[in-house]
Amino acid sequence: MVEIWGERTPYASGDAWPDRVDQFLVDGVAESDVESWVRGACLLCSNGCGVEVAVAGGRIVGIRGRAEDRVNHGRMGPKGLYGWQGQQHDRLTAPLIRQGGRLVETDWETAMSAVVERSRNLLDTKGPLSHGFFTSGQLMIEEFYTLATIGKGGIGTPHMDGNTRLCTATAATAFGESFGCDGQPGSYTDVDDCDALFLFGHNVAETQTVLWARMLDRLDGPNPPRLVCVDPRRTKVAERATVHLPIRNGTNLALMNALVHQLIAVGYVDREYVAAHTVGYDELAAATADATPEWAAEICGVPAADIVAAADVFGTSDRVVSTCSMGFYQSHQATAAACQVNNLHLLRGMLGRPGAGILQMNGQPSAENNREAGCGPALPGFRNWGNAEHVEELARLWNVDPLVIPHWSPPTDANAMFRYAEQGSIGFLWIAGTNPAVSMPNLNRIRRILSGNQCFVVVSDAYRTETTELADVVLPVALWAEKTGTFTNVDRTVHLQEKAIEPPGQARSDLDVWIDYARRLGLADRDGGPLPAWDTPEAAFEAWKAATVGRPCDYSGLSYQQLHDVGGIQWPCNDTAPAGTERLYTDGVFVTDRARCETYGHDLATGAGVSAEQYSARRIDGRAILKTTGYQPAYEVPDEQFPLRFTTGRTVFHWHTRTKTKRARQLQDAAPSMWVELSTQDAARLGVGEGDIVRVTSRRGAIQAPARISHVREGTVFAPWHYGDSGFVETAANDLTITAWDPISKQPEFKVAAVNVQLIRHGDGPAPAPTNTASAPVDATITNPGR
Ligand SMILES: Nc1nc2c(c(=O)[nH]1)N[C@H]1C(S)=C(S)[C@@H](COP(=O)(O)OP(=O)(O)OC[C@H]3O[C@@H](n4cnc5c(=O)[nH]c(N)nc54)[C@H](O)[C@@H]3O)O[C@H]1N2
Ligand SMILES: Nc1nc2c(c(=O)[nH]1)N[C@H]1C(S)=C(S)[C@@H](COP(=O)(O)OP(=O)(O)OC[C@H]3O[C@@H](n4cnc5c(=O)[nH]c(N)nc54)[C@H](O)[C@@H]3O)O[C@H]1N2
Ligand code: SF4
Ligand SMILES: [Mo]
Repeated sequence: MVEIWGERTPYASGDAWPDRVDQFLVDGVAESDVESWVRGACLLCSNGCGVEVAVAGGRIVGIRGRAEDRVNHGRMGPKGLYGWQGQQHDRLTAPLIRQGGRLVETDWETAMSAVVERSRNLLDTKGPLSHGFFTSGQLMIEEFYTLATIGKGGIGTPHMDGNTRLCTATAATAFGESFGCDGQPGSYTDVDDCDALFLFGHNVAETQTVLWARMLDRLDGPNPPRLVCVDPRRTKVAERATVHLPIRNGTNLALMNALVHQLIAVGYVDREYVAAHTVGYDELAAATADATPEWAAEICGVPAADIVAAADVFGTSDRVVSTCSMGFYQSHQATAAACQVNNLHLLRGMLGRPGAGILQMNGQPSAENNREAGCGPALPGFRNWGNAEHVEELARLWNVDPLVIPHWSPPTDANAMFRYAEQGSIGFLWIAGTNPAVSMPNLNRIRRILSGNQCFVVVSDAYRTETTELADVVLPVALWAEKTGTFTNVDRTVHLQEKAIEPPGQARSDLDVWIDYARRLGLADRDGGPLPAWDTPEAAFEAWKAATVGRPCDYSGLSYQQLHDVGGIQWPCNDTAPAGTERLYTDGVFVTDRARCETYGHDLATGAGVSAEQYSARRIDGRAILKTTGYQPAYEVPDEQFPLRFTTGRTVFHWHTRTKTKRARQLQDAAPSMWVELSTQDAARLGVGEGDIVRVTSRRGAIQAPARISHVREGTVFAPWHYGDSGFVETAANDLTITAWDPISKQPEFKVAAVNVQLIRHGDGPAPAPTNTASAPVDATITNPGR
């Protein structure tokens, strides 16, 4: 917990990252007590570290990294090592049903009958649009594809989305706008070869600790890469940066337009690559012509010279790896800002070769799978809802009438689903693997929607959560390592997690629950056969493989056996690439062919869709698309009443709404309760000292917590969003956030709102925030009492 990234194993550019196996066994268990080591991957972030789970006496007793896995070479971080212990406490062991206003325990028969009765009734009276499914980036491919088949092939509702909308929707749309299709071009091995690293709104040190360990090992090795960090806080990444740009939150696109302006102005452009492999250069140059470093410096609140310096690093490096994450995605011009990251690489021809790669990050372990398997913004296999042939293909796979498959408009986004549930047009909402009563913006409204009578709410979870408490029926599910299934990390690496132990009590896997639902509902294909046509994880995986043949995310060459033997393998994996594919677009040919593309794209200013005819007329034919739009201030900017810029994020020791991590002693002790971070200057102005209790108020709500005087930039207030409201003290960051989103990705703006801060009373000691992370106090004598 103190040495978060472990011991350094420095290496030079072009070398392989050395192995280092991290292991944790619970107190009192020796290696000789372990009865079996079951293979899988960590499910506590998108890094997807290959692991082995130690089992003894039917329980998990420890974990270790797999040295041979391409992702982590044996390493693990604090969440991965300790977080699984949270699965052993306070589990839901029986279904719950609401009776007389209270949730009471029941059996599966009663619970499922209630679910199916409500579902059937609404389907008969109001049709498929009465149904919504809000899922997760934390389930297995087999589960996503099964639910997509039920929802889109059986019931026929477009109202399906994941919490991936809150998470990586912008990664997906930026890929779609630039390259025609979702799918990560780069690979983690690019870190091994690069000359420069650019981290855009990404606190990798805390959110993908093992990836940061890889970067640190390069930084501490011979010929280290230069590092540029764009983050309003002095994170551990910022501390190692050649250039740190602590921009005002909510001004990303101004900075990005200036960086592109500067590459063009100085002439850092690979003209040959641009001419051969892109369209839109003239429009991009025109759109950024006035975006000088001086102009952006004024908006972003950083020196123009630093913007110039950052552009110089990009322009004078031959191989750059860029990562882009929530600091960019959870903002108002998210897709445009993320596209500009793609554009930097296209302008320099830095794609598809070792060391030159883009990582538009995923956050959740299986966010990628929600996107590709059809529970979110695309039809399964990244198929284009606007392409009738793609819809026909799916209909053939499922043996259903193409007209059942909703394709008259894009799949509904989560914001719209909650709006429909608010109005009651969605009268049946199934929530699985997500806790929106903490994680959605503007919680007072979300709680009202979930608790109202206008919508019947089913929640599948493994614990009682803020969301289950508002549900009509709660279904207890099996967690990671209690079921078998596959999932895919940020750099397209697919892992198989094998079942290690039985789930507690009556808990069942999401796959079993959804198959049961489909059978009870009597969903059938055109010939009266059961839909979905499978019952087991491996059969679901085989069906998924068939659905991906010929698509960019081709899984057809993978098998459970191969994943067991090798560990992580990158898609596409098929007859031509049986060992998987390290990088996409090595030939500079993109998925922008009209017949193949996942999307025809959008206007980045308004979000208006490009039609198939307009798209065809441009004859893009395999070239990448350079595009941006002009910077606009966020919807909510500081004013006299709310003078500070609020932003939110994570700490290394917790996972989201903490259902697992608050039940793991080491993690909970390291960050036990809520805090908010103020800059030295703002704290002095407000008369607030370290640990003093402050109230933070926005137009939507207020929270109260001890203040940490940290290295956040002046004018910005940072809060972790892990802590839901407890009892009488409101501590949920999302009580303050705004119901607003990017027009293309529809990703909510968790990182820009206006607030004021008041001192409530003096505190009894330092804030309960970690001291060895971005939350480190300005007063270096303070150490975390929890550790
Ligand atoms: N420990 C831990 N790790 C996790 C998770 C977790 O909950 N805990 N969750 C996983 C998931 S689902 C996700 S999505 C990823 C998220 O991973 P990250 O994106 O790294 O996480 P965040 O902390 O949300 O945001 C990153 C940084 O954005 C900065 N930021 C805030 N506003 C702005 C802005 O306007 N502009 C810029 N440029 N930066 C800004 C914040 O200061 C913060 O340091 O992490 C994954 N890993
Ligand atoms: N203010 C603010 N808000 C944010 C963010 C932010 O940066 N700032 N980040 C956003 C992002 S990036 C994300 S990803 C979301 C995450 O938000 P949530 O998805 O709401 O957070 P989790 O706590 O991960 O919730 C997952 C739930 O699924 C349950 N679960 C775990 N495994 C399984 C399983 O196998 N099956 C089922 N059925 N349930 C399971 C867990 O117990 C937990 O209750 O929050 C978003 N909200
Ligand atoms: S970096 Fe992510 S996947 Fe790897 S051990 Fe840590 S939490 Fe797990
Ligand atoms: Mo996320």
